[in-house]
Amino acid sequence: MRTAFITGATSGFGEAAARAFVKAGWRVVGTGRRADRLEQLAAELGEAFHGAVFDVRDEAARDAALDALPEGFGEIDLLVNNAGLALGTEPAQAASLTNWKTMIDTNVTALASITHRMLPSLIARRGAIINISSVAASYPYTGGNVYGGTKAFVRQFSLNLRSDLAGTGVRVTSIEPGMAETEFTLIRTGSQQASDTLYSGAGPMTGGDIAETLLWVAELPPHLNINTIELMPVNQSFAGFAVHRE
Ligand code: NDP
Ligand code: 8X3
Repeated sequence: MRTAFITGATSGFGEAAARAFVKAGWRVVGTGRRADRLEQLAAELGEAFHGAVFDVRDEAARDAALDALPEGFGEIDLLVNNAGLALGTEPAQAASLTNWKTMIDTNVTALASITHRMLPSLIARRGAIINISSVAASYPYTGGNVYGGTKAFVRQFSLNLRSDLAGTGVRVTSIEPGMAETEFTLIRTGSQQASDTLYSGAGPMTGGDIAETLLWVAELPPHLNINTIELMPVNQSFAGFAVHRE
């Protein structure tokens, strides 16, 4: 039985992935700050799921949770770096520096730190890493500023890990989704109405769509590496260049 360690399993992609991986016969360690949600998931998924409550930015709490993994969950075959967030939609010149730092601390620093922490054991097990980037890594948009920057880091870090890990058997994938209806926009804007308005009529992707993609990547034969996957709902495509006229 293989074990996946999925950060941010209290909502959205991570929660859907926890369900999909357990259903497919994996053991799952699911993480997040909201203990009640992890308890609910544990009640639903049973013995194959272990909830680990910590803030990904808190390295001491993370290491304590890793050291306390129960029998059978300690040998991680797959790290899914999913926990992350956007905060704010303002242009850079109106944005909050506190929000910028929270996004960098969570999406960049914590992701790099947990990867560094788990690399030796992933190498020993010839495991895999799936990082959740975004279309925002490749396509700039007004208000994307630091969020897009953090996701560009995730994409490029993933590709560079591939280079460094050549010959170890460890696989690395960057998943780059577009619009998906989760709690993402509620967290970003603080408004359920803004979230509902954004997704209304757009046919957004769901957590389940991303979970199926993650499972497909994870279960490919060990000689295959998917480097990147960019995916969008059919109703989302590209805008042209913006031109400001004096
Ligand atoms: P959700 O808001 O639904 O889920 C985010 C998850 O991240 C939650 O489980 C949350 O757990 C966890 N998380 C956030 N901050 C922390 C923290 N400091 N410590 C621990 N856990 C944390 O959003 P999504 O499922 O949509 O987002 C998952 C990933 O996908 C993110 O990296 C996001 O940037 C990315 N993404 C999302 C897209 C979308 O359109 N939805 C598109 C492209 C990428 P808790 O609050 O309990 O700690
Ligand atoms: C989330 C997708 O387009 O809101 O990463 O930036 S987008």
